[in-house]
Amino acid sequence: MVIASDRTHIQLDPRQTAAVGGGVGDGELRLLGKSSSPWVFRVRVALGLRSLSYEYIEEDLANKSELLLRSNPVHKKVPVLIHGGRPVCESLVILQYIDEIWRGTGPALLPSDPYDRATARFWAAYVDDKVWHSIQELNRFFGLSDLAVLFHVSRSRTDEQRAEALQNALLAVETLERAFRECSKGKAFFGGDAVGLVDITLGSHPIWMRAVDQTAGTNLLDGDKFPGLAAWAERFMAVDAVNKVVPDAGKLLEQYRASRAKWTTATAADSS
Ligand SMILES: N[C@@H](CCC(=O)N[C@@H](CS)C(=O)NCC(=O)O)C(=O)O
Repeated sequence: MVIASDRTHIQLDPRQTAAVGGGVGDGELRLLGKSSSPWVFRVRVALGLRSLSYEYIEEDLANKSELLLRSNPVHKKVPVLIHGGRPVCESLVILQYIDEIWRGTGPALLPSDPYDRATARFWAAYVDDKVWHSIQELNRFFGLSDLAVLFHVSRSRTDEQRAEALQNALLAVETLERAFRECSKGKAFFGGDAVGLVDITLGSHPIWMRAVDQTAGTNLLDGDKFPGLAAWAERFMAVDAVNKVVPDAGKLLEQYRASRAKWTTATAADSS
């Protein structure tokens, strides 16, 4: 079991010491997280891209620390970035905070043009609303989470309802494929030549999508159907700041397979 006092110090790149010293970026940085969390992953990528030094504190979400409850009294969730004693909550808010405070210490996460900035924020919100929701539906309807096993309603879904959930997820991915073409303008990332807000926001999804594909036999990350996104996922995962903190895909696949096996057994028992 992971315990709340599990702390890691992530070292500062010496080149950044001068850049963040003596200014608004000063102050101790602590991140309350959970290693398997896609939202925490986002923040760790952004901190890594800026080569910022921080203390990482792994939370036990079944037994939340006083520090977490005090720092995020509204949602009581991770990630929370504590900068100079002041907490910032919600992953997208934290990403934009990092971008504003440590401006100039690495490529900007948001474009300088206000229209491009609005577009990036729009797609980041789309990922959190639509894409995340459709993956959750797949998890429930295809027995990839323990909730699907527990809740009889998910097991009793018909094949038509399952097909509809998959169709909705595929439509969301198709929309992203188009968004990638528009935002990247032929470059490597949604953010252009460098990783930006949309890349990081979406970046936590490929390993989950791949695990869904491998367990449920779906084709969310189909290179033939979605060539732009599939190639983007490869490039994003190869970025140093990303692959250093990416959650263990093997472990995730194991969890999905275990839930799917329990779900298949329970579903068979229901129909006998
Ligand atoms: N919208 C939030 C979502 C954060 C979230 O759901 N965190 C989960 C971990 S993956 C959590 O802390 N769950 C604890 C709980 O729900 O009590 C964000 O973007 O930061």
